[in-house]
Amino acid sequence: EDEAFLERFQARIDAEEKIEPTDDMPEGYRRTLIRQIGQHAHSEIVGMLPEGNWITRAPTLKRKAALLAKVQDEGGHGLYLYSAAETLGVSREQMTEELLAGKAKYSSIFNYPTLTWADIGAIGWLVDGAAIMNQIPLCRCSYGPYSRAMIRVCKEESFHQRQGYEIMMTLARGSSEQKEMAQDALNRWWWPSLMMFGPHDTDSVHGDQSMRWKIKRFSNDELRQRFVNATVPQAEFIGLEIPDPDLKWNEEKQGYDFGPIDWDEFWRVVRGNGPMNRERIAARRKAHEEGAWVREAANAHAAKRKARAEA
Ligand code: FAQ
Repeated sequence: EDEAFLERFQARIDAEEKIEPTDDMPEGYRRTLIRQIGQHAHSEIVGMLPEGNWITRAPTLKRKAALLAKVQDEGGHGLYLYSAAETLGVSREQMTEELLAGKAKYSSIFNYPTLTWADIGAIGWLVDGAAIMNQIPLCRCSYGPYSRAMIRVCKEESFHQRQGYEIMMTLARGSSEQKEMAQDALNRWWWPSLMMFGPHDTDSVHGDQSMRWKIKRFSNDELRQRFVNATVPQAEFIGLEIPDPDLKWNEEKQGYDFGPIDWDEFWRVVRGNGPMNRERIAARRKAHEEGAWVREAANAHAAKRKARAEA
């Protein structure tokens, strides 16, 4: 790739032009997008598992209907995102294979267990809350198909966040056992939610280049700070306590200071040794094997239609 081409490409980015699938693009730009969109798609699909665990045990019919819809939305987001990644020349089969082989990354957050019903509230509130904070700027990502997919995804995530917060609010205003359950879920999900934003900027290998290409619009630490600032008052409002003794309003920066993140835990989980990594991949493999007949039937049906159309 010659300098002149890279400069022309950067000028398009700087002019806020969208890059479309048939446009020329630097190989690094394509690879970065395949990596990020692929990981994002896998996160949505694996992200169905922790909450799916509670569909049969939702406390009321209404809660069950909302949770079912939310988990289906996540499946839809995954498919959208696989399609967006396919526009860059990678196949869905290839991405699926990498996930099932344990080679592809997906968000660290989905490797934690959902122990009580309150975890469903905490996931909606915190995990979808963090996802929105990260994904609203992706609606302005320089790559057209990804940015367009993010618009609908963000609308749905915003409903997810509200239903989660409402579960937490209901529990926090319930019996003392229910309030304790909500607090316990917050205690377990708080730090992993902060880790969703990725390593500190100083350790973010892709951050600077992705910002120059306007794939990312804000750094990992900037978005993490925004999330903390938005979420602390929400916890206070429902009378729950953020599990961080160092959390303190900083008047000067107009934001909260917060305690150190356990990066050893983060990397352990990212590298496959979190509490639920093995179970998650095993569940995806089982679902893939059990769905083989559907793929075969769909292919057979498509082949028959094609033969009929040609006859
Ligand atoms: N987990 O250089 P950076 C959802 C990896 S929301 C695992 O900073 P980058 C919705 C990173 O891949 C969750 N790995 O990387 C939902 C890289 O490794 P690599 C999904 C992580 O890309 C809600 C290395 O560390 N959202 O699913 C994590 O510039 C509820 C160095 O990091 C997205 O994927 C992590 N937390 O910034 C579903 C959003 N963080 O590839 C169900 C799109 C970092 O070199 C229920 N992605 N790594 O091997 C992004 O915005 C970015 O990719 C970041 C990371 C911000 C995640």
